[in-house]
Amino acid sequence: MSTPVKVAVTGAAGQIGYSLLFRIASGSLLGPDTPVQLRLLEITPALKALEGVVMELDDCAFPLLSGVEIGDDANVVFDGANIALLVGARPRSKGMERGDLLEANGAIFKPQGAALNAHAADDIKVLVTGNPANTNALIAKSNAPDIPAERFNALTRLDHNRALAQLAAKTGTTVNDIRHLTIWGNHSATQYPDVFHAEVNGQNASELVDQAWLESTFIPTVQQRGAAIIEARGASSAASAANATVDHMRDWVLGTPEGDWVSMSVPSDGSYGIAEGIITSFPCTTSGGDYSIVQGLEINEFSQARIDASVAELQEEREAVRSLGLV
Ligand code: NAX
Repeated sequence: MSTPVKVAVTGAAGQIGYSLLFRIASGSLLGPDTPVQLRLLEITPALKALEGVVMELDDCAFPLLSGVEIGDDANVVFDGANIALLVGARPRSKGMERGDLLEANGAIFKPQGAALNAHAADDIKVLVTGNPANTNALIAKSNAPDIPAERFNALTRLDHNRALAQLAAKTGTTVNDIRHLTIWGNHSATQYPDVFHAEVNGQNASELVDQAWLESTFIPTVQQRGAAIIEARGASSAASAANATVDHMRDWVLGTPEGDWVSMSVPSDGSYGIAEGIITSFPCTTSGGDYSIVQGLEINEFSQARIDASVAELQEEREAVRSLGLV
């Protein structure tokens, strides 16, 4: 067997961590031939709970799990990491202003970016799941000047998967029948799930559904799905978020299927006229560990207005973290 890949996970004792770690250790992330070492970061008060999770990992006797290191110091935990899944973040508490939320998360993602810069392996790939994911990724990226910017991604794959499920249900098909769906923009209620290039069994999706369904059902359902799950479950989505985190990183490392693309929040290179540098969702293909933004899609007026709105929100978030000295 090959040398274990070092996978760092933050917020490892949290809800998402409780699903994510077992998926990684079982081989869902890197396949059945790649051993992994887990390197788990938590805040000091959560280390005891994390020890319990590690006991359960031990008790699974996963053949691919070569070891587990835990700690509360990012400089130690990120040492030699090839993959970093940044899940731990500061949630918005009641009455918290957006500026306070960004500042509180800056206090997490700024030092974590610096620790990755100083200690991670040269091939490090970073995926931010913790919200506000896109701007947290921007903060981490900005504080890791020696790591190529394109190695910092944020998670919009859960939104992509949610949109696939909604479109499949509406068209009486399965997610396997759908290609070329895209989430554009921010992982927030402004995100834009775009079916205008999507195909359902080879037929353009926008010809199979009417505009009224798109506008009043599909788009708001995908945008508000996180809130609907909190309402129903009494807790935010965790297993599906862990699954999407695995999907995103697995595809980034191992490649997207031939003839399809996925949605990934990546630093904008100016494609589709989107402000350079913000981390926003695009249609992407991946191969050999690198991704490319799908080029040349025609964007209609309806889509453009929605992409612009979500990108504007990300630009505002960037301005806010700039004024706080976080990027
Ligand atoms: P939990 O509150 O269950 O777990 C978060 C964990 O992070 C806690 O154990 C906490 O101790 C830890 N943590 C806090 N600060 C830390 C730090 N500086 N270093 C290391 N660990 C730290 O939240 P959970 O439900 O697991 O969600 C985690 C994050 O994912 C949240 O920010 C959440 O909003 C976000 N989500 C993102 C999604 C996405 O699609 N991008 C969807 C699901 C989820 O809402």
